[in-house]
Amino acid sequence: MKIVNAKVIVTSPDRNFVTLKIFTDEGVYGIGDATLNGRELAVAAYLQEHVIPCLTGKDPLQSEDIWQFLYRGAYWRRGPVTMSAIAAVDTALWDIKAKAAGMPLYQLLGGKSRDSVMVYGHANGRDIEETADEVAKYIELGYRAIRAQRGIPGLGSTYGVSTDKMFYEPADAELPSENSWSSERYLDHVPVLFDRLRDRFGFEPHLLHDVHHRLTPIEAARLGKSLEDYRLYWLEDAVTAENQEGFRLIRQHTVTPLAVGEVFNTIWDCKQLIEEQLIDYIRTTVAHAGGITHLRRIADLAALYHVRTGCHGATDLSPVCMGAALHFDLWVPNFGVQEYMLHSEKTEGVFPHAYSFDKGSMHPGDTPGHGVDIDEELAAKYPYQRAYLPVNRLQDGTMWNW
Ligand code: CS2
Ligand code: MG
Repeated sequence: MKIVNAKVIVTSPDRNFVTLKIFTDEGVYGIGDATLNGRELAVAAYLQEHVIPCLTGKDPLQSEDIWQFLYRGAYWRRGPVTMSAIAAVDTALWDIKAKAAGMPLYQLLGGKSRDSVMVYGHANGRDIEETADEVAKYIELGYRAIRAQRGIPGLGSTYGVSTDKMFYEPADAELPSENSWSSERYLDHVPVLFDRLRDRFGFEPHLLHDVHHRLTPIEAARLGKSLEDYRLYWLEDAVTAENQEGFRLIRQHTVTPLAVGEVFNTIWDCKQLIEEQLIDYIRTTVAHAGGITHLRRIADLAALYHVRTGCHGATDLSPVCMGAALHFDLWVPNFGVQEYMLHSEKTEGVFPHAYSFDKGSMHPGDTPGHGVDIDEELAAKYPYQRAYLPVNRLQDGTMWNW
């Protein structure tokens, strides 16, 4: 089998997505998600100008050799743009391989390790009661794991609190909008939220929270400590994780489980965090961490240190990533939980898929490949619209982490 052509499809059904489609001389094609929220065209150009010319003529079944060619051959290794491009190629090649074998992708990884995968949804509200009511809705829908985010009094906006409850799309403007932040206010209000949630719902539901990179290590240690009585499933992105050893300080002070990694793109970004058991869940994804081929390596390293997977699954990862992730989740022995943020109806129309949701769990389906396709005709109806993630400033105007 030979790769004869590949194309990049940029479409924007309610939000921007970049999809790579690889064609073979045997009529089998595969698709991969290349979406990098706010930098979509950088990945599209990387694929169009620097990757696709090298693919023609290669054997699509040699996914490992192609991965090594694209990683080592780039010379300038790692980074979100390069690794999202490699991820899209890798996902498309695994899709082709599984279709050629006539099997759902999870079978090629080693078969299922569980019947379905637990997912978590995003409950959020302007205040405690509204957030609690949203948590109740997710429990009603059958979710056993729910992330809870609340608005912080005195702040105009807070990460994770959306106007449209079921959909949260942070890339909200043609140029970056400005948010304002106060860690002091935030630290006062979050423990009160989880006190209320445990009081109303007990300890059955898994509750998660995303700090979204906004604290210093000692502040994160304080928050983790103050949440211990509420037994969170995880506290996510407590601090920005370029400085992996910063997590030693957090770990010294609290037993609240820690999750990091949605912005990571290679094993090197999390090697120390995993080997020193500074985290409990690794959040790397199929779409940003080099595809199935590299994500398996990260998961296998994590398994040696009791770290479980908790793949990122926001709306800015397309259904192609979600589908491939669910196959990975069904197989991976050290699975924790999969994030599942609903896509809009328009998006679901552009990306027909075999995966399904039932009572708080998901299954990728058993169609050969990863089970997700792209309706090119429909995709063409939604042209790209530049959209940036916000930026975030402290109350005194200092640029901070969004
Ligand atoms: C968030 C993401 O889902 C999460 O855990 O951190 O929604 C993140 O804000 C977006 O993916 C950024 O594009
Ligand atoms: Mg997050």
